[in-house]
Amino acid sequence: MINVRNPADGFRSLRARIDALGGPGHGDRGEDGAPLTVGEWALLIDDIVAHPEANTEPLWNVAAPEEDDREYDAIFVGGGAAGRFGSAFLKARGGRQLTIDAWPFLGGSCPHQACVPHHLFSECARELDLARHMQGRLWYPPFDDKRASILEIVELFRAGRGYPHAIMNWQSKEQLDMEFILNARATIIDAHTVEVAGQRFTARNLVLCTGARTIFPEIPGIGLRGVFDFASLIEDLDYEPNRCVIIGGSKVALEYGSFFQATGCQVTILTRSPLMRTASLHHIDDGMRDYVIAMMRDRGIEIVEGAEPIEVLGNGKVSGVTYRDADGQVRQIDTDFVFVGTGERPNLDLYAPLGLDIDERGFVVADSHMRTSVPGVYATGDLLGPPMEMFKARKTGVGAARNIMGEDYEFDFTQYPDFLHTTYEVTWCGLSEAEARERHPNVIKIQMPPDDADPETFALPAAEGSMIYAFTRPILSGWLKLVIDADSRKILGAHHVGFGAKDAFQYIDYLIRRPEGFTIDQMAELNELFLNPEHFIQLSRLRAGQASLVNL
Ligand code: KPC
Repeated sequence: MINVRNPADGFRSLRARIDALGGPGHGDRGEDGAPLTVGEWALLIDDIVAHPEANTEPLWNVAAPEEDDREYDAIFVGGGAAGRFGSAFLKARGGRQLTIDAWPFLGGSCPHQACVPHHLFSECARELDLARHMQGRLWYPPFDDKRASILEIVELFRAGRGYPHAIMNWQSKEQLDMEFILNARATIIDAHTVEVAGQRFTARNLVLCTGARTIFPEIPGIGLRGVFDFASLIEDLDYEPNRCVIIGGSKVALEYGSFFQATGCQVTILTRSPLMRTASLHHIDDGMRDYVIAMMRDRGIEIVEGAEPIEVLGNGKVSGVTYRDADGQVRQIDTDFVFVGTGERPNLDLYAPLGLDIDERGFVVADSHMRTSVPGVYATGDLLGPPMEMFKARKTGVGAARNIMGEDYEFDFTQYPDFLHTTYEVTWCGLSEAEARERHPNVIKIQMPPDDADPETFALPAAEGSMIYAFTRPILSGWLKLVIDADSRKILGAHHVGFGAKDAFQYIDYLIRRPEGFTIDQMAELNELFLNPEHFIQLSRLRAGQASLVNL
């Protein structure tokens, strides 16, 4: 065991080990007797991640009995977003928690394989898209497809992820005062007992926070070298892909497909359901979808809807994919890189001793208090099924903690703002126009470009991030829609494709879902920070004078 809690106990040798790992430029070193710095954590975590076989000792941060001899209120199994936020909140409420994770860091898949690399890749996609579009104009040099390497960008992330990991450990220990055991697998004994690193811990409650993983389609060849998902892409990519076939039509498929295409690697997406029409995405506006898909195709992505993958071909390594198209024809694409974006499911083997109720899709059944069918056991995040989003992971973790600490806290995560990336940022909340028309007799919209405009010449919306597109090829500058009930004047939905509007949507979603709603008149009273990416404030103001609202 490596005791990272008590600087007096074994810390000198830990520091010596870290010193031996790090050359210059790895951040501040702590004084003897002081807690690990972020730079020191990064060195330690990177070493363990790079050499797991040689680093099997758990990282132990557990209060000694003389420090705290209380019973644990909860053991959080998994220290990702749900486990970390739940633990921090429970601790803040005066409770005692223990958080266990198999990885040597807290924060889970987000900083290791999921959200953080996804955002790095999406930013690269956006930069590359502009560079390619503008090549040979202004200061942009000719664009050489070969210069954008997927492998180099993945390696950039892999080399840098130690710092986000380190911040999670440092913040959780030094600022949030959490107790944790990392780099160790938990074994569930019963609803109050967990074994870790050969030691048993008991608690009033268990909070299950172990997330989900990609379900690979069961087709021949799916295990070949050259087949990846978002996690194995980070861990295992060791060559430069030249051609990409994506199996599946999830958000991940759109996001990673757009990134690969932007690097210059030709992408084909094979999807059963039409893109952005999958059950896990709700309130997708038809106009927004049409623009997103048209812009992906404009960038050269091939999208095959109604496709049924048959086999991944190859002899040791991927060489192609066969699929049945919507007309029943078997087709083949030669490729050296297959990426699976078919969705995720939890692995529940760990919880077999508990006898939890599981639904027909394979997710844990829990009520709005995050209580499972087993008293004292709570489930969170991706274990509960879609949406597999950060807000839900963190808030279900916190929700479990609140209930454990005596509150009566319910969380309904069925309505929420949503987003995805292509080379654009795509954001939406509330109702689509079609949904609004089903529920309200008198719906109007504010839309840019309007339906009757020629989008190739209509240079709105435009704001930071899309100005160069607006002045070089207007259709590339984005798309927006605000859906309004003309009778009550309440805003029912907002939809945006562009850059920089994601933050606003968190607040718009909150405002329009209040019982009193949020009207076009109230929107018109806000003070815009012009050029505001979503344009909604000034566009609402142009119409708010009307007694009977009409489209803009
Ligand atoms: C960018 C970043 O916040 C690091 S990953 C977040 C993990 S956690 O705070 O546990 O949700």
